[in-house]
Amino acid sequence: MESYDLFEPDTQLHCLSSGAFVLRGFALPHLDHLVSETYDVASISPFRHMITPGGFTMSVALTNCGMLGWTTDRRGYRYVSVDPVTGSSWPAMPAVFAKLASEAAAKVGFKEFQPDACLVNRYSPGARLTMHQDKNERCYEEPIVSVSLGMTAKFLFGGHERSDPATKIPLFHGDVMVWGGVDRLRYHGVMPLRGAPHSVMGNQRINLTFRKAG
Ligand code: MD6
Ligand code: FE
Repeated sequence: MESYDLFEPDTQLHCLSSGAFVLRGFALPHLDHLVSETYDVASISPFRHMITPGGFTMSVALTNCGMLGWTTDRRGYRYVSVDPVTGSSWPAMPAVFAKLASEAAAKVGFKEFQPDACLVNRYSPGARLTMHQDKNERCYEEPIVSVSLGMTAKFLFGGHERSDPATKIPLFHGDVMVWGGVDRLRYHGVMPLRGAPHSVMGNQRINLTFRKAG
């Protein structure tokens, strides 16, 4: 089995808070593989603009892989094992995804993270994610691991109240965020995507977020 070099020279670890970390460039050695697997996932379960319980169409396009996938419609937010668009199971989580997520989590102290869900978010220019908490997962003991691909995002890292001030963090192609513990339920969001197209991914940003949902 291959293993990752924990001291990958391109990786820098930034601690945002005691449970939240940015691992700059952690995914860089695996980018080609991550990108091609992402497109394979989307060829099985296509990106779609979901409807929030309040009736708004999300500007971010979403799909999932793994045993469970996050979905929203007028009935609410939840995890489901069958893709409502295709009527089939979500595509399996590619091994390179699960391994990267688990290695990133371990690097900052979350041992044996085994995600069962991976949300795949696609941002086109102008798409954004309003401030939210990730709280549809069954258990908050496990962290969330997030991988950024493509155009640079401005990520908003807030507090435990929606009105708390947020720190703006740029997330680049190949960056990985890990957050859990005391920071697991912090509000966060993504500012409207803008700026130059990415040399490899073009006019989009794709974000993979790994969770233990069930
Ligand atoms: C995104 N990410 O970066 C959206 N949630 O496109 C998230 O909503 C997120 O990056 C929890 C933990 C890390 C994240
Ligand atoms: Fe989130």
